[in-house]
Amino acid sequence: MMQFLQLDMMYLLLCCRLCRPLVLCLCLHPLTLCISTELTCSQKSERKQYRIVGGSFTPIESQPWVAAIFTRRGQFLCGGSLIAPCWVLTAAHCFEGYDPSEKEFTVYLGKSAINETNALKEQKFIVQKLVIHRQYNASNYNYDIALLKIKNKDGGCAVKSPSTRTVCLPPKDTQLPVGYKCSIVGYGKENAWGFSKILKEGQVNLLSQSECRSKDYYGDKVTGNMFCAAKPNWRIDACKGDSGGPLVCEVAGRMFLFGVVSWGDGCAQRNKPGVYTKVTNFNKWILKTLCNVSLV
Ligand SMILES: *[C@@H]1O[C@H](CO)[C@@H](O)[C@H](O)[C@H]1NC(C)=O
Ligand SMILES: *[C@@H]1O[C@H](CO)[C@@H](O)[C@H](O)[C@H]1NC(C)=O
Ligand SMILES: CC(=O)N[C@H]1CO[C@H](CO)[C@@H](O)[C@@H]1O
Repeated sequence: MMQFLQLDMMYLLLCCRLCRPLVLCLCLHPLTLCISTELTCSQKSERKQYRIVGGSFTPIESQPWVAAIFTRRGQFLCGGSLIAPCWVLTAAHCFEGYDPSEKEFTVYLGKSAINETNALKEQKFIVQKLVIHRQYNASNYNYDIALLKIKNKDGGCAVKSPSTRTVCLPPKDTQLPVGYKCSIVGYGKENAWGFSKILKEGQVNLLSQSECRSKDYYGDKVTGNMFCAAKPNWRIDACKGDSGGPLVCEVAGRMFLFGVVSWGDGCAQRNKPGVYTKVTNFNKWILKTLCNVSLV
């Protein structure tokens, strides 16, 4: 595990050159190193849980990087993850049918339920910039990744609190072993009939690319920018409404964002695992976007 936690020197150097002022942060990820001023990524708070079918209700304090994205008309659109104080990572497919230049969205951090407001815990933002990956393909969900730059009404970004914190990004090309247990979090559907409305968390295991690309599963619909995860009994899965939300894995006591909920065939169906955007393929894209620079 030590190797996993080593800084990715190339990115660190680029980041130091490009992002100013350089502010040190305890997070081991270089992106956060240069961008974060006050958030300490991925430190977990208490872990109370309330078990229900297909996952557990979870307080926002145990997944404080979870963001809830709403349309201007107040409809819940997608989940997301806070990766730096001003930036939420989510899925590109969330914005299909919207004009990206309009940025007509509201983002909440610290929200435990999408139908309730808790002024003490929540932080509310508008979207200053919406960056959808240029290669996003709506017909096969390849490159299903987008970044939102958020600001509050005073022009500020997220402030660290027990209910709001950044998640760490894993160093590029990091691979966890097949079967590794990770968590998915979202406000999405619990079943075919309704949204959960309350934040839920479930555990899934990482599948190998070859298993997921087998004929019984998804074949070549799964590209190199995707990976699959599922519960061996197929009981827990991400579902409609969880889109854009995080798949996080704990490594050496820290939570790392490995996946963005992207697509799946139905929910919790046998041999149809959830498919996630592989965040480790996009370190450079994230860096470019956050630092607003072009790198070769
Ligand atoms: C929010 O939704 C949950 C789950 O459907 C429900 O239990 C709760 O009462 C709702 N809260 C409000 C304020 O409507
Ligand atoms: C998008 O995906 C479809 C289906 O796999 C493929 O046929 C098409 O060539 C892709 N488009 C681009 C621009 O890559
Ligand atoms: C490379 C890149 O993303 N450049 C952007 C930096 O920000 C300006 C202003 O918002 C954009 O016009 C550039 O495209």
